[in-house]
Amino acid sequence: MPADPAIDLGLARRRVLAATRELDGAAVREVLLDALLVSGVDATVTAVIMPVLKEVGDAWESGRLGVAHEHFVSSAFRGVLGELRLPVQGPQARTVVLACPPRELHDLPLELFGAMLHARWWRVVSLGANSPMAAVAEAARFLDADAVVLAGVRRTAFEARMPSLTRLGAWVPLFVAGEGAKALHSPPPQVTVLPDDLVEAAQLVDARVPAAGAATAPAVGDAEPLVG
Ligand code: B12
Repeated sequence: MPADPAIDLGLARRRVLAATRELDGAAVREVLLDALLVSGVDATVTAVIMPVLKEVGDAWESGRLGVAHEHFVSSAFRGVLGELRLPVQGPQARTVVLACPPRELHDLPLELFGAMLHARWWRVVSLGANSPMAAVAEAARFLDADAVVLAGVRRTAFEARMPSLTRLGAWVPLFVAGEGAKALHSPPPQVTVLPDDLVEAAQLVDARVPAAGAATAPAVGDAEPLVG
């Protein structure tokens, strides 16, 4: 009888949290790899990684866990997702540039989002935290990107960049996300604010830029690289 994925992922979440408390990278890796292989990227990110991040972030803020735990969990998650990111190639591949605006350091949810797009056959090029807007535009032009996604916690990270966002959004589909993006009073019309739900947001971006020959493309489950 197949395992109930909900029960497996609940257990996986508790095991990852316990391993984080122990700063046990091997255990985090083993549990996450199992979850990714059995349940896929969307479910693992939604039901294991995000809840653990929230829990560790809250515990760090309230002093129940140390700064070491927050740094450890960020690095461990990045490592596991990174080591399994297989190359995405072929005419159906689309390219997305991910970045946080200048002075914005909260890049981890954006990286998780990148894994979800990768599983939908996107070539993900991540510039990471604190990226100058000129560099984002340069990368998007160089790669002839199909989309750009920027994320940030602080509204000011976007507010101070309105002219750049307007220029960029005029020639490439541009998406913004995170608390800072949601708090914008009037985002430029060329810019789409993504919902908090990472799966919903990935579906939105994926649908906005269909793959070449999408009508005959295999379903996401068949097409996705083994893990993201
Ligand atoms: C971890 C963390 C950090 C890490 C970031 C690690 C990293 N590489 O991402 C480090 C140590 C670098 C950091 C630094 C700072 N941080 Co900080 N940090 C946090 C913390 C504890 C957790 C954030 C997190 O990852 N949560 C887990 C994610 C999954 O949840 P989330 O961020 O709420 O995101 C949700 C949505 O917004 C959405 N989402 C977010 N991004 C994206 C992207 C996409 C594409 C999509 C679709 C959705 C999406 O997904 C989630 C759905 O629930 C929070 C407090 C907290 N308990 O949340 C503070 C917090 C975000 N930090 C804060 C601050 C002020 C800072 C600092 C200025 C210093 C400080 N005083 O702590 C610095 C510098 C910030 C800067 N210049 O950018 C404030 C932000 C307040 C604000 N709105 O301005 C918070 C809220 C703490 C607080 N209560 O004051 N921080």
